[in-house]
Amino acid sequence: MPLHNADIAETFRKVADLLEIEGANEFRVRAYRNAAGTLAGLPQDVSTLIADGQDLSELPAIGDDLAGKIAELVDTGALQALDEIETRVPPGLSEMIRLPGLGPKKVKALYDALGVDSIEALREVAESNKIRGVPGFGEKTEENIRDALDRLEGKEQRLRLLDAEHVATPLMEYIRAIAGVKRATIAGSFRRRKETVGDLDILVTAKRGSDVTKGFIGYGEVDEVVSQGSSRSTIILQSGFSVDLRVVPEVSYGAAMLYFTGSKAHNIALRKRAIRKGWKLNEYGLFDGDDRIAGEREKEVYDKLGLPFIAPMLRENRGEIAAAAKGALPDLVTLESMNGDLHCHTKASDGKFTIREMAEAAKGKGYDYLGITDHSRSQTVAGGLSDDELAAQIDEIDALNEEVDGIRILKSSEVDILEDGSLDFPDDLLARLDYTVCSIHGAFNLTREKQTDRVVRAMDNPQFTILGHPTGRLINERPAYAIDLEKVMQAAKERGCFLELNAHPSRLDIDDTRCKMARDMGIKVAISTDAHSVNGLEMMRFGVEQAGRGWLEAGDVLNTRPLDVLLDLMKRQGR
Ligand code: DGT
Ligand code: CA
Ligand code: CA
Ligand code: ZN
Repeated sequence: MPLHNADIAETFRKVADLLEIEGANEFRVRAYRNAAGTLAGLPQDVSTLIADGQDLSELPAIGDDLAGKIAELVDTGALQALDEIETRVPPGLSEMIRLPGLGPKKVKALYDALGVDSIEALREVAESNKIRGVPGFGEKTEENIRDALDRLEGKEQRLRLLDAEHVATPLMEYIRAIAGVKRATIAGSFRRRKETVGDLDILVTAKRGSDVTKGFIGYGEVDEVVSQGSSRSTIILQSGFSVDLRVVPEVSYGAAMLYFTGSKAHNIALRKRAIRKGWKLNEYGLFDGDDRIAGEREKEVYDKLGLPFIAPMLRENRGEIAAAAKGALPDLVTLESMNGDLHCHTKASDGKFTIREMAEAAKGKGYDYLGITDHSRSQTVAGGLSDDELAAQIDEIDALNEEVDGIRILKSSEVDILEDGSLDFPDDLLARLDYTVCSIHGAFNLTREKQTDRVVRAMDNPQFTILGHPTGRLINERPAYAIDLEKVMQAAKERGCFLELNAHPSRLDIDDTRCKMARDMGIKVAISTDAHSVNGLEMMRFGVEQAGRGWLEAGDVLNTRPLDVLLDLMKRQGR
């Protein structure tokens, strides 16, 4: 069974969970978690890297041991280390630990006291009120567990966009090679570049008489064929991810693309517009009576409806149709317009490369500047720099800028916003930096009011430039902390601060709707990769796409600016 990065990351998380429940050394637990994080952020599928002969131990947070384990998983589909732990700790405990409110200690206590070894078993004891009798648990905890279980039930598993790409790339290669296939494109949320994807919707056109369906259901990763027909089939892959395939006539290709790209809300709004003109719009075309007046290309359909082409990223019925009708669609920011990256880590903290290596890579991407933002002193687990180390790094960068041509290395730091809203380095040291990225890395559980206050207080410090990953969410892993972003944005605007759109596919923080909010409020957004390796710089495209979903133009983005303009924009009074 072919494994993608998401599967391997999931296996590592499971090992970490079980080790933690067992009470293993915390560094070992963290090693697996960090490796899972690295895999989650790799632009290429790890099986491809191995096939290309790449040394996996060069990746951040992956040493020889874990590189070997990844190879073992890719080769054999299994991991001996996991099998061994599972002889000691029931595998179901790993799912339990993911339930909000249930940490490793509580899970262990429930297992020891009641033998609860799975989500199902947990549901049973929760419903028969047995949990409240276990020492350390009460009625309130029991109720919270029941609520968490209810929420779990309604939850569908969606893949992060990057993981969906890892599934889609080899599949599309396979489909394009099926005899008779002419055109093949992915529509749906994948084409709209949504942060997570529920299933893949693939459209193909084919030569008359070719059996595309037979080829499609013969794909090596298929677990189940849900339905098959000459024009429509659905399969479920071994990873549990499902794929819809539709074979459409050439004359309907554009209309089908439009329909299956969605969103549903956008489709409905377009169809209403067609009806107002006395026409009918469906997946086969735009019809005036029985006459197909458009259908082969998307653009024709929009054209007939009196609209310019609307980029798939904007098709969410958030005002794009009205804007299009007025000729007021945003001219979306592009990867080519990005002039630099303002958030990355080096060997000095938890990155894998030197400042020079990161800078050379950024230069290779055509950037004019790269900001170095290693962690600050409180982040001991992430190799945070001490005051002296930051001072030394500042000198090092000054010296490097003398040597390295063609790119300016900016002096910065990812400074922790401490619980009381103060910044994690003294002001006089921060004043020596070109700018700062200030982030929350702990005390996630404050009330919404306190969390908001904390950030606003931090912004009061003139050394504050950009708010890093503003909500702290990790897609599919950790919800955002409670915070009033509108208030935060207002404060940022008043003080001349900026918000980050962290481009990492696990973060995409701030998200598309918040980007639009920032644009509407006139606050510039920094799209930054938070790269921990040279590879990590590749994630910029995900940030740019989400920015596009949030209607951002190049002018709304801080780091599209040339260096001198950027430095000028980031200058705050009192700095
Ligand atoms: P997903 O898969 O949950 O990430 O999101 P989508 O947008 O890919 O949704 P999906 O796969 O259910 O359907 C693909 C597209 O098909 C959807 O974006 C719009 C279109 N579509 C599906 N159901 C309907 C419907 O009932 N009415 C209309 N107008 N369009 C629909
Ligand atoms: Ca879909
Ligand atoms: Ca679908
Ligand atoms: Zn961070």
